Amino acid sequence: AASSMSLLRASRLPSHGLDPEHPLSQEIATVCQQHWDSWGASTEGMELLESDGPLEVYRSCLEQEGAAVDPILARHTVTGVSAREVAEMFWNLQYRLDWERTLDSAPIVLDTLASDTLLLQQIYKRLWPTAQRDSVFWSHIRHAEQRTMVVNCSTEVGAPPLASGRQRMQLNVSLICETELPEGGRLPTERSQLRCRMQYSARVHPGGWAPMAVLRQVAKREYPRFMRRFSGYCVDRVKHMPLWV
Ligand code: 18C
Repeated sequence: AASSMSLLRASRLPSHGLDPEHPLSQEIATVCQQHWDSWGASTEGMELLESDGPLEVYRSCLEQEGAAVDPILARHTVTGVSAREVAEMFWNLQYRLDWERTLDSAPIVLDTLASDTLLLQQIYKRLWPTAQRDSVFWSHIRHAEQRTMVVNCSTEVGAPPLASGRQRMQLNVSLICETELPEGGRLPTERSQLRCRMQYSARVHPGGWAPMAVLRQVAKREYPRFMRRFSGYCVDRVKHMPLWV
């Protein structure tokens, strides 16, 4: 019991860099803790959308006020990158358009809340026959021990008004990455000795009318595609970069 207690304590998040008086401070702390604690979450009862070696993508069908918000949980393990590197490429806008295919234009930084927290607006490609979507969310990265996590979560704090003809979707997304070190926990000297385990979770509310069957079909195709494309991009991008563990 003593050892499981210390494990539990070790998994508490270090405090983040945001001013505790900021209106988003509590929300960010709470949402991030929930995601952090979801590492290793069970997929029991979920539908397996795709399974390809280490890649697994699950979905559960969930409706809220007639809209599909189907939670997604995906896992993947890739060789040659660390948790920090993968999370950084998910969080840092410098890489976004290299792997993200759903955007119509580059993300807009509405505010820099802290060195590890941005307030962003993204405008998405239009999915016929529905209205174009945007989203406004804080995006936060943090690291503790072998693990690095990014959380993207919609907020109304600091959100600009909706442009006409557009609808605002609500998202709550996380990517948690863990570095697997070689036997004995030695620090690796070569990329081939390093693996990164990823857990991606997404819950997206369409925020307005969208035919459920179309959303489910697009989701089934696009989430596995995102997992492959993004992880492949990371492995490729770091090939000639020094290791960052
Ligand atoms: O997590 C991902 N990306 C992050 C950085 O951008 C961020 C964004 C998450 C938004 C995910 C939802 C995107 C929906 C876009 C709708 C139009 C897309 C058409 C594209 C066709 C190429 O956290 C990686 C996200 C990977 C997303 C895969 C696409 C999933 C489609 C989901 C359908 C349900 C969304 C409801 C939106 C209603 C649209 C009519």
